[in-house]
Amino acid sequence: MAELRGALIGCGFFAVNQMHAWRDIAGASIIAICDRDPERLKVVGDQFGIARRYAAAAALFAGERLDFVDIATTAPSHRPLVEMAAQNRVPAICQKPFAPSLSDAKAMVRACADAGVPLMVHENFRWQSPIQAVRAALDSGEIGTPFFGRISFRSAYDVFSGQPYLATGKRFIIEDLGIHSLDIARFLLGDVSTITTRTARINPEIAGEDVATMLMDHKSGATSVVDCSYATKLATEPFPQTLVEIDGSDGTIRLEQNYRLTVTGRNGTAVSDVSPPLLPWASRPWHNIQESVVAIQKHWVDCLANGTEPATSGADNLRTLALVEAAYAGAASREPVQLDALL
Ligand code: NAD
Ligand code: 89V
Repeated sequence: MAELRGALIGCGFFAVNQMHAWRDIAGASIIAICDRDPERLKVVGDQFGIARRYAAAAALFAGERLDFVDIATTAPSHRPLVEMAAQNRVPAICQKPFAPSLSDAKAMVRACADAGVPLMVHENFRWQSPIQAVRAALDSGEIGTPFFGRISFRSAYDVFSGQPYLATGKRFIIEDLGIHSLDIARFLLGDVSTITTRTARINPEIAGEDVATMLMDHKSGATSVVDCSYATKLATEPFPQTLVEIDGSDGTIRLEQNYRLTVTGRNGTAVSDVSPPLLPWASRPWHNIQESVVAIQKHWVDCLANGTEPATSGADNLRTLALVEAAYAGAASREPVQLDALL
């Protein structure tokens, strides 16, 4: 198969991981980059040896023959950029959060479907190897039918130094981080019928909520708690680990700090270390996330090669984004919110 020609739009903080990952993946390479900030364009272009550089996405689409575009800008630009990709019949990856609103996201899915181009949301947390290990334990049948889950991310890590915009938005932890936890809950326990949410802002220096607790009814009959906090000071800082508890009819799964996985079930108890590998370009503690970037981008290349729908396609991600919308609505009303009414 000829190598796929990709372009990156948005050369900011996180895109550097995506560029490293593209270098690790056979079958695709980034041949052009775009950023409206000339400094970021130069930094990333020089670091990764990309000569073809554009200040505007319209010029990129006009100037290059592309097999896909990787959109790594922040959410306000996602809809216009995805729609531009659809108009140019170029398959698109779009970073999370997919869009600032569910109605924008629905329009983006429609635009790509009408143009017949694949669309994947870069929702990478479910691709982390410890989370994949939990999924594999569930699939083994060892714990029987799951009836309870807890997906937990509690930290006091300073995310604002790398991503200063996170301190300024009216929405913070659910939209930025909880979105990953909600997607993991869907990945492990299936789609959700109802969500009840409580939020708090503990850090007075930021505009949005930095604590959220969500209780969900899954269509399978399971109940889950998704809790996240950037106001939790622990003896050992776990960032950016997601901890998981699942109880099933025949046993339990626990993913604890330091990537310790304990499965108790039909065949007794097995404890394993499911630490992610430290890739040559990765750095702790981000290596968990960095490895998942390689995994999701590989998945995209496989999907384009095989003509299959990505696991986190735009259509799939509407259900994760709907949980975000429902969580904010429910936090404001203090009432449970039904998901099907939003979709
Ligand atoms: P950033 O602000 O550092 O980078 C965004 C870049 O996009 C900037 O350089 C900006 O100039 C450029 N840009 C914005 N609009 C543009 C446009 N219309 N055309 C061209 N360039 C444009 O942001 P970031 O922290 O790198 O975050 C980017 C996205 O990645 C966000 O949606 C964020 O939520 C997401 N993110 C995901 C993960 C993850 O694990 N999946 C982690 C961190 C950030
Ligand atoms: O994944 C993200 O979007 C990041 C972080 C993990 C730091 O919350 O903002």
